[in-house]
Amino acid sequence: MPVFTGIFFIFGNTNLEIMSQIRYLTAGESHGQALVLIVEGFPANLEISIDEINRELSRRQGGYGRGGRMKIEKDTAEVLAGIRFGKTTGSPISIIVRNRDWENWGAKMSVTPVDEEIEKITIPRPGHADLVGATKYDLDDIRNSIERSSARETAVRVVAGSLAKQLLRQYGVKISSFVESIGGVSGSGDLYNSLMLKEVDDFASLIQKTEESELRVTEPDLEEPIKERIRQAKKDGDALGGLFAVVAEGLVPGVGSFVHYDRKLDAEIAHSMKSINAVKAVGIGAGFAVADTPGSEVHDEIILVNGEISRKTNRAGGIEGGTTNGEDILVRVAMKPIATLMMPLKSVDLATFEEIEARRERSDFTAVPACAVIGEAVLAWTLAKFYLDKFGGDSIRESVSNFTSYKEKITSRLKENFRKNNGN
Ligand code: EPS
Repeated sequence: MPVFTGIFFIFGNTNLEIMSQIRYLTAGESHGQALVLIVEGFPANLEISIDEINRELSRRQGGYGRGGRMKIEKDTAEVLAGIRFGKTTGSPISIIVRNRDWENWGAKMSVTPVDEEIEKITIPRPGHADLVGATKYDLDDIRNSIERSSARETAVRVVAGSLAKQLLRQYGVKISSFVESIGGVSGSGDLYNSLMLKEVDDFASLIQKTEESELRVTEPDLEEPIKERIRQAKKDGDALGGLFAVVAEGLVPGVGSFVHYDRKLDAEIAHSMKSINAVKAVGIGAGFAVADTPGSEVHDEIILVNGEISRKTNRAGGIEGGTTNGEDILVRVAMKPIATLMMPLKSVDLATFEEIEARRERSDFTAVPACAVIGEAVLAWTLAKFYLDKFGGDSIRESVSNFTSYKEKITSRLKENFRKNNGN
């Protein structure tokens, strides 16, 4: 039956994935010994600053409204492989971040069986991976799913993101973020809309303000009302989510593609943001607002600025047809409140199958500022992957040379092609 065989071949292989130049894996539990990162495919001879990685780790640890864990940890990157004399070698890079808290969890997280009785967790928290984890992985102790589903894993994703940021700098790309609101209280005014309208003159100084803010907001005057909202949530035994934006500047047009679903940059950005713990919605450019705005106020007019193609506005958020158009990438992300509530919701004890209050445990009251830093990291990784897929290179010199020759000819190629076609 050759016809059926052919059909099966086409439809039976929907999981085919493009082998990208770079990829990474992480391992590690929240209270295990360490978090482990393996990165593969980075070009050789790229200078890597470990101090910069550690600065990113400390940015992730910050934020008003975090719980006790961040007082225990001082996340630090330990390089095991792939970097020599401060530069990538082209070999896989392996980096670990140790969990200081592991010392308090030795028996509970022992790799080998222990004699002492370890309490099993049997009551799942609504909104966490507890119940689905126990169901899916056939567990008799929710601890096994808590450990890996914890946002602690994002520490090594920030390490991967820092490597990616250092690579992207070679192509002139810079990534930043700001928190728009927490628990519905605004902290950065109308900045996101102003960016879409290209009305922001000095974005760099606004971003500098986020580095000085415990909430990563751009309006210092708006900090206190948010802090008050967080204190109230704490008093109520509740938790808060929020909205943050991630921005990439300095892009060339033509990165990504519309030709196939897994080459679309916006699709991959949405996937990477959604892969961050507690993220529930991602918008690119105008995002959800495109649904009730007419086309004339959604699409960005094409104009000439000093003879170069540009856009009057940037509601597309820098991506059209799954491809960069050269404008800044604007991503807006919604994080839900942390699932551990001190005033718990209803749950069921899986040991007795009786209704009971969900489990309380140490947690954050809000982690939106940290999530924004993680958002930067995953956007950096996705862009690094797409840049390397376009410009390639086994060494950074080869990659940057490919990039430069592409960039220098963007306008001249367009003019040449179309003049020729028009007979001019
Ligand atoms: C986190 C570590 C965790 C939490 C938080 C993020 O530490 P612990 O569970 O020991 O208190 O603070 O994780 C969660 C809120 C969660 O639901 O998983 C970190 O390193 O970011």
